[in-house]
Amino acid sequence: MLYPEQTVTRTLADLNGLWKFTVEKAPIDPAKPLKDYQWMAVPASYNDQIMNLAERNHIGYFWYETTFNVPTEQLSKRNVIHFGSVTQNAEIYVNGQQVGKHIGGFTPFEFEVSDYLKAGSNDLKVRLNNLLDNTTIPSATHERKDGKIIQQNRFDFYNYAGIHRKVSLYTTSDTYIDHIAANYQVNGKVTTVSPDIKIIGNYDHVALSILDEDNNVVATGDDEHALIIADTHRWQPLHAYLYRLKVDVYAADKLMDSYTQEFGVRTVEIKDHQFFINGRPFYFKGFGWHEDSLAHGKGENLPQVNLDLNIMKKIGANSFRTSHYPYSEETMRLADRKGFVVIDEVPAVGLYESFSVTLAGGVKEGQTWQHLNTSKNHKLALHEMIERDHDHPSVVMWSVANEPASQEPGAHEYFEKIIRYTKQQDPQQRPVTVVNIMNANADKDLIGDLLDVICLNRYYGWYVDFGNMDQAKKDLKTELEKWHAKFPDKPIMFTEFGADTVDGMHSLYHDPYSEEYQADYYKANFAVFDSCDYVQGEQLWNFADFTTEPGMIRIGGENRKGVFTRDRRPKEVVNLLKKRWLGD
Ligand code: GCB
Repeated sequence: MLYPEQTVTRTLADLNGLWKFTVEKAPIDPAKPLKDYQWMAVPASYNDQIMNLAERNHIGYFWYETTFNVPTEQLSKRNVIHFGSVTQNAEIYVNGQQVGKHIGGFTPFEFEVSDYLKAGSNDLKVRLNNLLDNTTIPSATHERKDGKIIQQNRFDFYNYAGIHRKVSLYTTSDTYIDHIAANYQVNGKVTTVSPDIKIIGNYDHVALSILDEDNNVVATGDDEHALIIADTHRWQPLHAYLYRLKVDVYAADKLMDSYTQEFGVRTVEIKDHQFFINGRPFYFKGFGWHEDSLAHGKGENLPQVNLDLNIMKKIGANSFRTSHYPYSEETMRLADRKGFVVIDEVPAVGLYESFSVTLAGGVKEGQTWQHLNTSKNHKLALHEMIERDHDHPSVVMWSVANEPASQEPGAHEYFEKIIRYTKQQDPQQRPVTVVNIMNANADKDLIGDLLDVICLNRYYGWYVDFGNMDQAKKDLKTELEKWHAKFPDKPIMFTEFGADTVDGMHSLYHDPYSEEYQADYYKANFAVFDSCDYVQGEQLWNFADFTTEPGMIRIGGENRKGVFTRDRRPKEVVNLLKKRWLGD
């Protein structure tokens, strides 16, 4: 599947805007106009556009409806409706008929609708639900109680739902390009590009060209011979450089389809417990982040993303993880252009049967791998993420899960299959990791041998050794040494570490939750990282405060571990980061 673009052979119509929306309280006939609706902006989550609390938090089914016009002559083309993402699961209806279904809330999907459209006005409905269970990722449980569905999420972010990313209608001819991967090998200055192109329909030849950033054609060829870039300009962290591969498909000298795909040339390698990009050791400086903003919820918000990446660059960050799901395609394109290094994470969060973020629940042992049945949807999401993101030079590693129960029996068998599958899907054979939870420590974890990089989420000085930084340092160091002894050749990096901090709260005694405590916490962690040369990165948790379920330790329904507030006001620790990362 390609990102929808208008080209000389393709038209593109934007179906975003104000749609009708309603909560499903009784069966709804997709052939009839929605009744009792309210207006809802698309793309966005519906939750924070609603003033009725019960509807905001409702677990179940929802309907969206819009109408759009199709010119008569467009009916002679192949018409496709494309969704950037619908969270969590969707059924799509055109003019009252179901055209398809999709499971999973963070990856694109599309359906050919040529046979369902008519000239003039057309009706498009989306029935979606925000239901998660032991077969889905993210993973959760739900049950029906007194006529209501109660859902227990095993993750720490609000389960926003809705049509989160752009909706578009595009056309192609009957012969069209279905897939492009700009696969390449680079050796010094010379890059050999051997694209993998899938074309549906009849054609007789394919013309390829590669353009540089100044629009110069630097290589030409066809789909049977490799293209050579003789004097390659590499994509480098924070110094992006992008090429474009133009694919033209002809039948009897008629241009049937034309599409241009961006890519960048860089290498990724792991050796001697280091992570190399283009042959140079790379140290990850940055954040775990969330798609989370005022009124949009988890809906795409490109100005916010642009601002966030500009803030990160300004304070010396060079990387982020798409915690805990693939971010919008626009975010990935921006990361490519700004030179951010990305760990791309699939929404496999909550693969931990007995996990609970409440203090009362704690984290206990369970029988995750006997009771969860996520493998099919996990693979589907991996396939869709890699199909979407394989050509982004920013993506240097796949994270195939966040904090699964990797210490429980069955974890190795589960992840062996998942990781093998990931490697099979990726034409670039990038490193693969699973982000490790604190209680699957070096003594208990069962899957470290399968991973290319050991990624740790650690909270010494917060969930453990709360208020006692000296002990926190000792315990962190002890654990790090154990990981290094177990896997001396693997790089170790921190994908999360942080302390909840109420902005504006100051304390003479540096009490927990104060801005002073957050700064102390990071100083202590940095001191330990700096004493271990095998530590290859630090991504703080989190870039900004974000919305989650309200709880005893989630004041105001927010996780407050941001170094910025949700409205991007800096906390004191930002000065420390600038000093550390920029030497300012
Ligand atoms: C974690 C999770 C993250 C939470 C964080 C926290 O380990 O990966 O989703 O938000 O801890 O703040 O508790």
